[in-house]
Amino acid sequence: MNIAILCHASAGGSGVVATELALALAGLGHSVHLVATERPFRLTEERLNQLGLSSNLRSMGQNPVGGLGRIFQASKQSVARWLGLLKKPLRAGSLNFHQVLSADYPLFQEPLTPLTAANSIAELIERFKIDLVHAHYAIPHATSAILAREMGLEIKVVTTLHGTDVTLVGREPAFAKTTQHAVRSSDAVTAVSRALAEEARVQLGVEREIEVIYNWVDPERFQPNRDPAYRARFAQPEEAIVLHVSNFRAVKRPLDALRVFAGILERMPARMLMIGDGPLRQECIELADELEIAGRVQFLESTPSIEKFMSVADLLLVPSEQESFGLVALEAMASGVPVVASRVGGLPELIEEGKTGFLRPMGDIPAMLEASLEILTNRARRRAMGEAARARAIEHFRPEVVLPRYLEVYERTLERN
Ligand code: GMT
Repeated sequence: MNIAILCHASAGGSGVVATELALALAGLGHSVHLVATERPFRLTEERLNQLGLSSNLRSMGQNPVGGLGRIFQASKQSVARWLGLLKKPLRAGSLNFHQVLSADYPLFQEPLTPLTAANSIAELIERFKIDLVHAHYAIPHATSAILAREMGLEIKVVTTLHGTDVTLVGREPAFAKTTQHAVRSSDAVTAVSRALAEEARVQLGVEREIEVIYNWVDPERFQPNRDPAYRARFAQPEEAIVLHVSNFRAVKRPLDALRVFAGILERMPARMLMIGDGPLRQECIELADELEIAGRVQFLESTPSIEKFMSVADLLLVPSEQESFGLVALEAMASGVPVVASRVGGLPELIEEGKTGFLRPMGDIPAMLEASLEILTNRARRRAMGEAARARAIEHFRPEVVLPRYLEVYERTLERN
């Protein structure tokens, strides 16, 4: 297949899913064109090395002007990594990156990226004989892909709903009609959890089939690191390591994570890593001061190599107000880390209560604190929950389980007239 994947480049689960999908599809022998305003956050030299793919990424720079560059040509050897997924004989695939540029014309005060993205997609379709465009996020990406299709081009549009594209509509009526149209007019629609699929039907008032395809995780990349010397870089042996990773938007409730951690500190020695950038970061730094825990909390910038921190953590806190799936929780689970999270959105489809983590009402800090202490104060329990978390991630959410679901959707959609 010749597939174009349109996604957000910034740090966030949807861009991660789109990037990993693009890598895997190219590894499986497809010709993949990744389209975004910048090179997606997790598409790094390091990731390509992990997959055994040599690339010309470095020479492309961060923003290849004009936007066309081949990232790699997958060899038969690299394809072998995904061999479990292959039904057809091996052939080499490729991954290309195309940067969508915004129109820089004085008349327009806004960047008009949805229109330039539609234009880029239309050009790609003609140039590379694209069969299918996979838009990650209904707005603006599905809208851009549908506009390209409206130009009379023979493509199918598959849209994956990731969360805020649907939940935002409840709060932001300005997007309602556009999102509804994007979902109705896509040739196929997927959502990353049952909860999100249901919410899409209710919020958008659409009846159509929405296939649930969960996020996935590479368990070779995300795994526990039991080396005491490595752990010692982060904490003393008797200190627990608590992690919060997010984009520090209000929906993530990072202040709750800090408050839970302050409670943990009253009971045991611990350190917290707050990883990510976003609007509430400064407020979090101020709250850590106010709670007099600043010396125990380290704020780190968002990093594409998050596995390095997850591999030594004892607990991940996900106190989100809304979480359609919770990719960060899955990555922690694969790393052998139990999760304490809000009982919202798709998180109950991922976390098994009392087995791989705990789910508590959103905003209930005492309940989250009690659940955290139950994990951290009992070494054997923490270890058992971490092992169960990793086992669950591998059994249900490894690439070999999830990726074929996307391939099935593509094949079915292409067969349909
Ligand atoms: O969580 C974010 O703020 C980032 C957001 C995104 O759009 O990149 O993540 C959403 O998509 C992820 C991948 O499907 C999901 O795992 C996240 O749960 C979802 N975030 C929310 O629903 C808030």
